[in-house]
Amino acid sequence: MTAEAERGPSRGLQYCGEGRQGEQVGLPLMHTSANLQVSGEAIYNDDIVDPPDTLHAALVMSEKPHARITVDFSAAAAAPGVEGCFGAKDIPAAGDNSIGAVVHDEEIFATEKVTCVGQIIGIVVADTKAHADEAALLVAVDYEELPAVLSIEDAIEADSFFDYDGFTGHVLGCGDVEAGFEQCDHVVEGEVRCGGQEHFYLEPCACVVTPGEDDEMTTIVSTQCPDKSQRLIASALGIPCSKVVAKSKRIGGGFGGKETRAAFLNVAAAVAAYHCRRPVRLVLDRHVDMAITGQRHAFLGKYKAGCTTEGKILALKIALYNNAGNSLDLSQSIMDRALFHADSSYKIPNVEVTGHVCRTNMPSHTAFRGFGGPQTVLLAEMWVERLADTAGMPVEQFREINMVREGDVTHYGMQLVGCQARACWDKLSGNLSARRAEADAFNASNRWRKRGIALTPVKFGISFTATFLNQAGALVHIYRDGTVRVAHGGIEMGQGLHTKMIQVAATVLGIPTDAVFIAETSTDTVPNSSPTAASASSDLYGMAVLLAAKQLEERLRPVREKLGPEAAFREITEAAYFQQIDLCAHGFYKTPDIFMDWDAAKEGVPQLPFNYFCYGAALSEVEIDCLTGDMMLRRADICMDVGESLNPAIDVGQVEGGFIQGMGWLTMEE
Ligand code: QUE
Repeated sequence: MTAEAERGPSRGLQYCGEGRQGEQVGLPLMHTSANLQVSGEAIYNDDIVDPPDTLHAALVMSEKPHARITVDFSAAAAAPGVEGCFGAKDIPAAGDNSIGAVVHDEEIFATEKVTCVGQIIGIVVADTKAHADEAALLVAVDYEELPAVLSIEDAIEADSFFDYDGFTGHVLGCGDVEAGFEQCDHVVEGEVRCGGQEHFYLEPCACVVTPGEDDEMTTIVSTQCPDKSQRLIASALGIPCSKVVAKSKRIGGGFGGKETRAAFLNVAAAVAAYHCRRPVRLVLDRHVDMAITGQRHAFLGKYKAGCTTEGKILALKIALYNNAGNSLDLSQSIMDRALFHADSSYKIPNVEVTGHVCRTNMPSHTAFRGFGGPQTVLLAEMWVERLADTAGMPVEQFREINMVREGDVTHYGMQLVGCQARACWDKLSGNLSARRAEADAFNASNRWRKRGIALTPVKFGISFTATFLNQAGALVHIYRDGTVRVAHGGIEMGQGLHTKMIQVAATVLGIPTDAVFIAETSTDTVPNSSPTAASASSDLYGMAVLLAAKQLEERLRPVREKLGPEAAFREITEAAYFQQIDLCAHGFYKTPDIFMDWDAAKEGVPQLPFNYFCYGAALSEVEIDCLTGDMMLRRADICMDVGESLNPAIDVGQVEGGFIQGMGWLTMEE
């Protein structure tokens, strides 16, 4: 029987909690736009019917990783259908060609130099997309090539790191590593590399920018952070944020890839719209999106780790490097999260981890699900495996000996409260030895097909580590007919955020979920929103919606009490309207107590960067064909503690999706 036939169709079983009696929150409610999405009726940016007079845009992009350039738009400008070609010279006098996610170290349109392939040099707009695409190819760019730094190794060799404002890299640590190594019976040293990963969201980056009267600009944009589009368009054009609106109904996946990079495209389109006084649509073709919008960071880790003969880890020293590409973007925050996760799920008394952000001539790499965490967790599991081998111990036993427990303190001084690491592990470890014996027997009787089993833990800190980002707003309207419209600052990208927010509002107001609607996310309903990222949005926006809905519930309570328990919600809201009660409320939440100060951390002062941790474990069994390299995941068992789930059906899907996406990173990407 072939492996395929033996395998049969893939199957899954999901177990999750049942929620609380009588509450909408905690129920496995179906994703509210699931039916629209599977039937193709859900509206994405590229489905929006063009406003009248819409122009279509194509980007002019660098074809060299590092070069001095001169640009001549004249042939493109004369091409059929072309309405305009724009570059750095077209940034309005009050505006600014410099741009960036955190520091403005990029240009909207390259001026004298390009520093990566795909860097935006200009934008061409025409009556059709085909005309724009054809004309963009006619823009004459002359390159005088310069040496390019592409890999992390190149960057180390060339001493090419991001050091801004005198900054020389973040460090975290505890104890005394050198003294720790002296007490070790076994020490291993080595390097681990991992490559990048393309986000491959279902919907490529897309935006439509529509100018209004007197400098008003409205953009519909496929982004995880409309706030960034709003602020960067305002800065580029030299107009106030109050005249720029950025919005999105939903996006077709983001995975971090639309957290910052979407805004750069959006700004280029906005410059064209500003000059043409007509709507401009920019929708990237897949190959362009893949080439220019950045990926997961490749990492290199140089480690030294040691343990006792009993297998107790005593010391760990790591130098981490990531390939940031040609601008800083979020690479420092990604390195920070990597530093925080260098301990994986283990208690290590003496630690020193340093992070170096490499400047290379690659498109700027950016956020990607896990945000530096997976890269160092991979590194950790590699040195853990080597150390266990050296100590002559099964790796699972080694992992168990060293796994964090309730009350343990991390290498940055944060105490673990409600630690579920061992609970998740114990759920899966029971039949490991029987399963391994089966795999060993299979391997003994098969020469070219081999099976392997691994049980690995995960611990992930929840919060933006840039503490100020942990804030969220929501706006709840109740209409006279007893229906509720919620706006909050988070983006729906298929992850089910809106569904969960509907459940929160319905629970607080004591109404069915179908009485609550979330239309879109927009900077004109909730301002200054952080990106929808960092595994924090359900918590942050959930609290903001809760706080807004609670105010309304309190205002309605006297009316409800007067009308009695039989009164329908619409009777209550109608009565409240005639009593001139305000049926609109704003909620605002910030995560309490957390803080992170890198200078203090360097001195060993305890930090509290995360609100809490999520814990989990996975037991995976794989089979490889040693001749062809064909690989099959035979079975994976995952246990994930997500706290009190707002919606277990959605959360279990997130867990499965995260696992599969991580598997793609480690088995099929670069
Ligand atoms: C996950 C994270 C962070 C994140 C995005 C993630 C994070 C963080 C930032 C960040 C920092 C500064 C910014 C910004 C985002 O993004 O910890 O826009 O200006 O600090 O997906 O953990």
